[in-house]
Amino acid sequence: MNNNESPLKRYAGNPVLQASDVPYHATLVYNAGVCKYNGKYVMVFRNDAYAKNELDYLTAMNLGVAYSDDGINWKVESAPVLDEKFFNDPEFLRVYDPRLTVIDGRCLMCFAIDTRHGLRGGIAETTDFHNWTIHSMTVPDNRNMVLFPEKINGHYVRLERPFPIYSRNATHRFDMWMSDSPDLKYWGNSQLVMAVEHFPFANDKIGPGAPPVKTDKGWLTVMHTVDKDITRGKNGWEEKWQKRYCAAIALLDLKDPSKVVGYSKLPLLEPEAEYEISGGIRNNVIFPGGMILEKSGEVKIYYGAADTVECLATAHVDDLIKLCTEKVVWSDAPGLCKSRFMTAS
Ligand code: BMA
Repeated sequence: MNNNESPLKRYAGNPVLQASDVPYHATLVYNAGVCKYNGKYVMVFRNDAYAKNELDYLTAMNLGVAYSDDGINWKVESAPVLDEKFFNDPEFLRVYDPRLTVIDGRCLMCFAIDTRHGLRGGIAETTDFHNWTIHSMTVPDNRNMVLFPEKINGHYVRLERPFPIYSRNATHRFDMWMSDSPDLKYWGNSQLVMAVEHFPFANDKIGPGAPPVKTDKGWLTVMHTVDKDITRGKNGWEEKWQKRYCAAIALLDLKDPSKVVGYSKLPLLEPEAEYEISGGIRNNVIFPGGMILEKSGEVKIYYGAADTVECLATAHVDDLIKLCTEKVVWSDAPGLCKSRFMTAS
């Protein structure tokens, strides 16, 4: 492996889930949350169903569920399991981008929800992926959240990416924050964890990807990072798509995850494979939403590719930790938060 080569390898059979695997109307199947629950791998995925392969004809957006014995081969249930109709209120428009976390045997799902008055993030609980109890919903605009898989210092903890626009000159400049809660309902103690300027390959936004996994060196945390280039033009179904989404990796302190132990200055995964760079609704998008640490030390990372299909990549946990802790030149990271970092070299 040369110095710049990511240890994360794409599964050769990618995508692991796509519209043709879904037994109901589906067009784009992506941005899934994945967990292990009751002895099975469970995936809750986003489906955007278009009447034709044209942007104007979105007929439904819903969440579906798939089960697997190996985390690779998935069987999708016969009907979607959640959409906006669940809320029985015209205020709620679309549910998408689920992330799954099992805490003390309870399966929790963070999800995004578009409403008539802003973009919100919800936290739901389920035991069967059919019945859902909603614990809380954010105020707008904050739709992108993941939960840690255990309480920390007696509290539930989430990473999140609020969208401050007014205070940031109406530009995208979205960072990763953290809040905690005694009960999944009331959230507070909000703190900035990492900012866009920490990543040399991001200039637009960063945010949580998959719920973190625990290692003895810290919480291994996969994120998405976005760079925008106004010279980019059509790259997908839209007239103009100027962004590129990569996956990034960081290690957060076990006792206080607002402290960054280390992170990689290089993308963990950048769009390169055919299914990431062409043929999708929005090419150049890698959007991680699920991460499983196996007993063998293998880490499975699930990501939406080109907002169109769901893919898998794997690495050994030790190599991912190494990426976060080695060769970090802190002076390369101008801007906020430097004093908060625990290690420096
Ligand atoms: C983000 C979310 C994701 C999507 C990504 C790239 O803001 O809307 O659902 O995958 O943009 O389009």
